[in-house]
Amino acid sequence: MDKKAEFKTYEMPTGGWGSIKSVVKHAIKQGAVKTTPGLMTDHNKVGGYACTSCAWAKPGKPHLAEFCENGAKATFWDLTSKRTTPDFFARHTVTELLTWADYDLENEGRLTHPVRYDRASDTFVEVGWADAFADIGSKLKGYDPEKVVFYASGRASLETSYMYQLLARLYGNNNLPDSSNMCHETTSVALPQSIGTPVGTILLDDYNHTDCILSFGQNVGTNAPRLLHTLQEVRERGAPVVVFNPLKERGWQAFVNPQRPGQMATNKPTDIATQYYQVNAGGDIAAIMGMAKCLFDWDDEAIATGAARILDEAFIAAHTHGFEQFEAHVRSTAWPDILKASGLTYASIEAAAKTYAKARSVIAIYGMGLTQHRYGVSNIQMLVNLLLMRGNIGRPGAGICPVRGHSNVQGQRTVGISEKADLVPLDRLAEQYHFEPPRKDGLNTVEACEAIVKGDVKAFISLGGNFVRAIPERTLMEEKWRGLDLSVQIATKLNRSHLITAATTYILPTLVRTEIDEQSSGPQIVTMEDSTTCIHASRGKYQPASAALLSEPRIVAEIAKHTLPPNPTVPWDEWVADYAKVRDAIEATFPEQFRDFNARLDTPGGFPRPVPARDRVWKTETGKANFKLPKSLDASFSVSDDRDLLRLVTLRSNDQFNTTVYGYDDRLRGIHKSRMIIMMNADDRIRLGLAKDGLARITTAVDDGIERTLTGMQVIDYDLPPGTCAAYFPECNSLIPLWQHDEDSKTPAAKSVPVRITPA
Ligand SMILES: Nc1nc2c(c(=O)[nH]1)N[C@H]1C(S)=C(S)[C@@H](COP(=O)(O)OP(=O)(O)OC[C@H]3O[C@@H](n4cnc5c(=O)[nH]c(N)nc54)[C@H](O)[C@@H]3O)O[C@H]1N2
Ligand SMILES: Nc1nc2c(c(=O)[nH]1)N[C@H]1C(S)=C(S)[C@@H](COP(=O)(O)OP(=O)(O)OC[C@H]3O[C@@H](n4cnc5c(=O)[nH]c(N)nc54)[C@H](O)[C@@H]3O)O[C@H]1N2
Ligand SMILES: [Mo]
Repeated sequence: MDKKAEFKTYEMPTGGWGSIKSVVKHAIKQGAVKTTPGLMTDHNKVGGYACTSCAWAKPGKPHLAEFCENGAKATFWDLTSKRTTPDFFARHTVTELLTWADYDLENEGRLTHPVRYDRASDTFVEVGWADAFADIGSKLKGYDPEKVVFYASGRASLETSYMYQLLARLYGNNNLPDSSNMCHETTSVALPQSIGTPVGTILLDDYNHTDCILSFGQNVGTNAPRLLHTLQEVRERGAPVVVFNPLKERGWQAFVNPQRPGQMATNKPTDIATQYYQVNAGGDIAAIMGMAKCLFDWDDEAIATGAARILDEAFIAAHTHGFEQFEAHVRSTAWPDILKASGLTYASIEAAAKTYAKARSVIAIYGMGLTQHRYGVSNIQMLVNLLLMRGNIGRPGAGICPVRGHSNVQGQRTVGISEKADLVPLDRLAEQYHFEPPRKDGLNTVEACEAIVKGDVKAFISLGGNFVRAIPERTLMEEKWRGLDLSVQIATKLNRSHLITAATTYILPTLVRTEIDEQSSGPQIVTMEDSTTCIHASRGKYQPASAALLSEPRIVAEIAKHTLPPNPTVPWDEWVADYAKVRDAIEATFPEQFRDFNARLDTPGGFPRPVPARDRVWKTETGKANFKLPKSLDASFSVSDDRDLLRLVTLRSNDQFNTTVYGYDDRLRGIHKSRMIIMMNADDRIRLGLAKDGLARITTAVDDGIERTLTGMQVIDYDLPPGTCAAYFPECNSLIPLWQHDEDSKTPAAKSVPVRITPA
């Protein structure tokens, strides 16, 4: 349970002994000590399993230990010896479980048997698989296909994901929202317009050739810690790392590599960031605008003096479109506006621009700090504009590097989990499976929520995830969710979304990736795509948590078989018997992306999918890389003169994976024992009359007739810019209005909720 929070600035480095202690603690707490040796031999290794945690690249020549503190926690959490059995459900009513914290629910351990909600006893009761599938199939047959949603969280393999999207399309809709809709959907909209690809352009090897890294809104120490190995090597080559983040995140500051005995002995960290700028939440468009302005000024000087040009005019002329308008826009944007929106000084922006201008090849990394804003697409497109000015896309050591979230979230999109019909080769699916696929766009996450609010959704199938907890507007959504006719939750652990029941609710337990997936042809391999478009194989190693578990492909296939009319061209049973046949089907649908799929499974470092922009082939409407004008100088609402209106950033602690809370410590931020906290700038706190460590009430400051308030939030004086405050996701999701999302991609704007804070 949450207690009173304790806060002491964390002075230790990321990694190092702190992370080793944390790994040991979590292995013991989850009773997963027996599986610990596997971390060394199998984790992210060819012949082993792909980490279930983040999507960061897995090197071709892995380190001795190719795992991090948080990958280890995720693995122990999956391989826990604790179990959530039918007996557990008999002992606890759903009404009671709804009072439990997220941590306590998942800490009960792995789900062991399929269960169905029984309203009379207010408990979940064991049900046979056959009965469950028969009932789900017969219910699905009765609905209007447009009123059913097939959600996916980004963990399921390429094989499962391909089968799942086919199930939805054969059923008759493109209602395939996924966690990406709350995450990097902004990337999937921004990058195709700018450079003609929905994914990043760099490969891991580019880090060996880069001269400078820019980082915006990504918390490496917690959310992609293995990237620190790469960053350490970059720093040791002397390349600068420039970070923009409202919070001084520890991972970007100091790192001790637990795999280097020498460094562990001295505990002397590698400094990662060489320059750190605490930009306002939502201030990045302005910061980058300022950098671009400096580049134009210096380029003018270079032309006047005959010095080497700052802009790469040859690249701009040959490869880009829209440069003149962009130049005019940047030149006409006034410095006072830039400084106000970014919250940075001229000297800071100039220093960042200088480092950028001096470097030959630059990689730009970004995360949720750019994507989860009202103008998130503009955030990303401004960053691309900055890269294009100096030809930093499509050559070694340079490019754009979105750091994706779930371990296969990017891959799910690649194999067709998309609500946007024109992103999927529907004609090929039609030919392969002899049916007429639905051509109308389906619902994305926000649209699915809107449809649920309106009562337009009958059934919600969830392939993993914790939808109701991860979306905005929790209070309203929980109320409306109860109006669903059917909720089917394919899951590994119990979470709150399972407990918000529909008329009929099933929890269908499944294997995790590290478990042996035995089918009639033998143990199966599954595959995933990492952040750098490389495809990896993964082989389970451990005995399943319960003999009653079915694999995800089997569950998807059984739902399909019980729901859809027979179709001899879709061999569900053969696919389940041998996943290699699903990979053949994936290759048939996406021949360019998955050439020789089965033969290349064990390529060290994974095999890369082709990304045209890597070779300066621009699949945009203009056939060029496009300079795109930002829609606003502020990525969130404008910085106003009302200083009491703050921007609330909702983010992750070091002890969680999204809604899965591993513990109540955020070691790297020095916050312990509670997650019900609000990090504030001390001047803001004092002005607002709040006591240090006292309790606060947070109220969303929008005028739409809905009251959104959280009370009892403990105030912590934290090093962040005035006007910005921060607290944890998912605890704060009730504060985010459903309509507050990126304008183009509809990614919820979780990084700048307008709030007022008063003593509670
Ligand atoms: N251990 C662990 N690993 C994870 C996850 C996890 O929960 N736990 N989640 C996975 C998933 S699904 C995802 S999407 C990724 C998320 O990984 P991140 O992209 O790192 O996401 P957040 O934790 O939300 O942190 C966003 C960062 O952006 C900063 N920020 C907020 N607003 C702004 C802004 O306006 N400008 C700038 N420049 N910075 C800003 C915050 O201070 C924070 O450091 O991680 C993945 N990996
Ligand atoms: N306020 C705010 N909200 C946010 C964010 C934020 O930064 N701020 N971030 C957003 C982002 S980036 C994302 S990606 C979403 C995440 O949203 P989701 O992906 O929906 O949520 P998770 O917490 O990752 O889902 C955890 C559950 O997945 C199930 N699970 C775990 N592993 C497996 C598996 O292998 N198979 C199956 N079938 N189930 C499994 C478990 O039952 C577990 O309880 O949240 C979004 N919401
Ligand atoms: Mo994510």
